[in-house]
Formats: sequence, C-alpha cells, structure tokens
Amino acid sequence: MGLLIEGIWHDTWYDTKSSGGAFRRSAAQFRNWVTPDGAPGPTGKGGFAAASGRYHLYVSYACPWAHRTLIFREIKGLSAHIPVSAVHPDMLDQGWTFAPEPQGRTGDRLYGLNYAHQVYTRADPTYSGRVTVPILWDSERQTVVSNESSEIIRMFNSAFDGLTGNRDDFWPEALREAIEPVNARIYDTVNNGVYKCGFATTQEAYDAAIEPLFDTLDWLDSHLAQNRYLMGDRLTEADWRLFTTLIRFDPVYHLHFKCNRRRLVDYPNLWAYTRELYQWPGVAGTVHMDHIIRHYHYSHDSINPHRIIPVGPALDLLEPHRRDQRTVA
Ligand SMILES: N[C@@H](CCC(=O)N[C@@H](CS)C(=O)NCC(=O)O)C(=O)O
Repeated sequence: MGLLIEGIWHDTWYDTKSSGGAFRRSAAQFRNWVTPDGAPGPTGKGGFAAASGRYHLYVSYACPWAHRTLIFREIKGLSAHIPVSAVHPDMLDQGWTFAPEPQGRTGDRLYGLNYAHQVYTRADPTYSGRVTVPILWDSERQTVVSNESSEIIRMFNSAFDGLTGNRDDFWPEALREAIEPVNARIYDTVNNGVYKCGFATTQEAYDAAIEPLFDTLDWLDSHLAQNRYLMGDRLTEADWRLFTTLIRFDPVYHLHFKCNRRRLVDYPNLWAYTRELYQWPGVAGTVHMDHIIRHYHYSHDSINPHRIIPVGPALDLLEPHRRDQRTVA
C-alpha cells in the first residue's frame, strides 16, 4: 500500500494522524469523459470519443468501486468493446500488481506492466497521489481518461449506445434529481462508511462511522420492504452502487471492518434485494468472491497481522429472491 510522489512510488499506509484517527478518501484526479463524439464531458478535457477497442479498463475484482464499472460494462453490452485487465488480489508494498494468479484472471493484457502505479506514470511521469482502481485507459492517446468509478459508470451508461445499440438507461433524466441525495447518503454512510469503520484508528472515529452505517441499512431495509428498487419500480445506478458494498458485507465488512451490529442476512429485504441484483443477467460473473475475501484479509496487515483468511459465511446467493412476486403496498 502506498502512493506516488512526483512519479516515485512510496510505500506508506493511509495517514489518519492528521484527522483524529479517521479515514479520509482522497479525490480522484483524472476526470475526463468519454462521449459519443469526443465533445468534453462535465469535467476535464474533450477528445475521448466512444470507439470499439480504444479504451481499456483496469480493475481489481476485490474492489467495490471497480466492481461498479465491471457491472456496467456487462449490463450495457460493452464487453466486446472495452477489454479488461485485473490486478492480483494482494495489495502489498508495491500497491496493486499484475502478478499472475493460477486461474489466469490477472495480468496487464495491454502492456504487460508489473504494477498499477506504472499505468499512472505512463500517463503522467510526475503524478502525485494514490494509485487506485478502476482506471479507464485510452490506448490511443496513452493516458488515463478517468479514475473515478461514479463517472465511469455514467459514461458506460450512455456514451457507447450508438455502437452497441443498448439503450438501457440506469441514469434516467427524470430520476436524476431523486437519485442524487440517495447516492450521497449511501456513499457517505455505506460505500465509504464501511471503510471509515474499518480504517479508523481511534474509538471515536469508529463510533462516528458505525452509527450512521446501521441507521442507513435500517432505513434501506424498510424502504425496500415497500419498493422493489431504491427508486421504486425502476432499477437505476443507485442500486448498482449499493450492491457492490452489500455483496461484500457478510464475507468481509462484518468481521474485518467491524461492521457487526447486524449481518446482511439479518435484513430480509436487503438480503433478497442483494440476491435479485446478483441474479441479474451477467452480474454473477462479475462477482469474484475468492478475490474479495483474499484481498482485504491478506492486504491489510494493520487490521489482520497474521493474514489468516477466514472461511467466510455460507451464503446462498442463488436462493430465489421473489422480489418480482411482491405486492407493493
Ligand atoms: N474514487 C475512487 C476510489 C477508488 C478506490 O479507492 N479504490 C481502491 C480499491 S477498493 C484503491 O485502489 N485503493 C488503493 C489506495 O488507496 O492506495 C473511485 O470510486 O473510483
């Protein structure tokens, strides 16, 4: 675990001293957008037109942020157009690496690099900052388009529609205003909330994160008792953003990040909802539970110094969800 300073790799853990033991996530720095014709997006520079085979997605199968982009690549029919390279689940002194694992799911398929930090310095030899996944890479201009998952999924949602003919819209205009505050609460208290609990280095920082996390999960469970999805009857990006945290909750966050007031399976509606999303066509193939369990427990030696990988709970993700048979009150 480390970061780049002026293009040089430094092996250092997150600094929580300056923030009273609280984990603070730094903002992503590459914020360009792929658009249908290369016009600039809401941030960054233009020149990134949608095209087949031009863009490459670097992910970790363990990472919930990268997982969002893999799901959108799948459900938007982009797998033939945007190839993927995955890092090894162990994130140690060199950060994310492309070391091969026995199943052959890892490695840099584009350049054969050894480390994800080399992707960043290839784009900018003087880059300073964390080396995170996902990374959307432009092989034509040899640079990072974006390393912000919430924006990559919006690009995938519509920029390539002319190419794929897939018009499924998970960020519909009419719901954008309603989606925003739900995303914001879930990001702060759940997606990032579990990290705030797990990476806290003082009791106060942990206490400040754990209450809002379970308040939101309680709220979500009752909301999903009345609504099939977060926005009612329509599945949107808000659901996929929540899903990648929920699927990791019992196998990782409950124990490793001390998010243990309740398990996901103790929430009947959230658990059935998670199964429904897991069973959505194409989605199960994006869930690599072995990488998920291995990455967190093996990489965070300040949390789990002996690197024992726990067995994980027996979850039946294929149990019928029956969410389609519910009658909405
Ligand atoms: N804002 C980023 C966050 C991505 C992120 O933090 N990814 C984690 C993996 S789960 C990472 O690569 N961390 C490495 C580090 O912080 O050094 C996004 O949503 O794309």
